[in-house]
Amino acid sequence: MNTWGRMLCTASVLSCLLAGSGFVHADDSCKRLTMDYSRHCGDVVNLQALYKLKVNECAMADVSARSVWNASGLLLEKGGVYRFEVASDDYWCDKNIRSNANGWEVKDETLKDCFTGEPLEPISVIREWIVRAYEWWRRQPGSKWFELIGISACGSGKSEFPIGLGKEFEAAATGEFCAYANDLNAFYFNNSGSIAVAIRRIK
Ligand SMILES: [Ca+2]
Repeated sequence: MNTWGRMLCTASVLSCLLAGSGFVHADDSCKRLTMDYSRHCGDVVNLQALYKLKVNECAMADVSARSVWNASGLLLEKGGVYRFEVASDDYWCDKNIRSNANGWEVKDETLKDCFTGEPLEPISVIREWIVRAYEWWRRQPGSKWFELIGISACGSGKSEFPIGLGKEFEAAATGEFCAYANDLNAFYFNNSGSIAVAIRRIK
């Protein structure tokens, strides 16, 4: 098993058990995608020029917490089924809050400082009220702060779907894969770090 596989096994017993069954898992043959962190997800003129995965082929996308779109250059094809997976110990930062791709919640008492690794001070009642009020303005209100969200087929047939640490997804339309950390549109400026997403086409 490669480094990625061992890392995922350490992070998740389930992942380890599934390793032999072709579950996602990046390996050394995974293509590392050339990300565009400034381009809008929908600004692709020629979709056919994007990279396409064959069945069982995998790719790696480095998704930046600070980028609103994270255009990957990868084409998700209509009818294709893709598995996405992120190691649970891969972190990014919402200001000073450390989070993995599953995101964070306001009353989680296990939250740690992204830069020191120290536990965060308990949140005050007033600040909790403020944070909860803003939850309705997250790009995906029903998903956690900093949960990894995927986008399929920007433009016509666009859909956004929570990925978190893992997701199987069938593309309903052909288009570029993009992704982002679930946040308020105006608050990407205080984000930092990136996480690596493994994408394997299984059908
Ligand atoms: Ca933020």
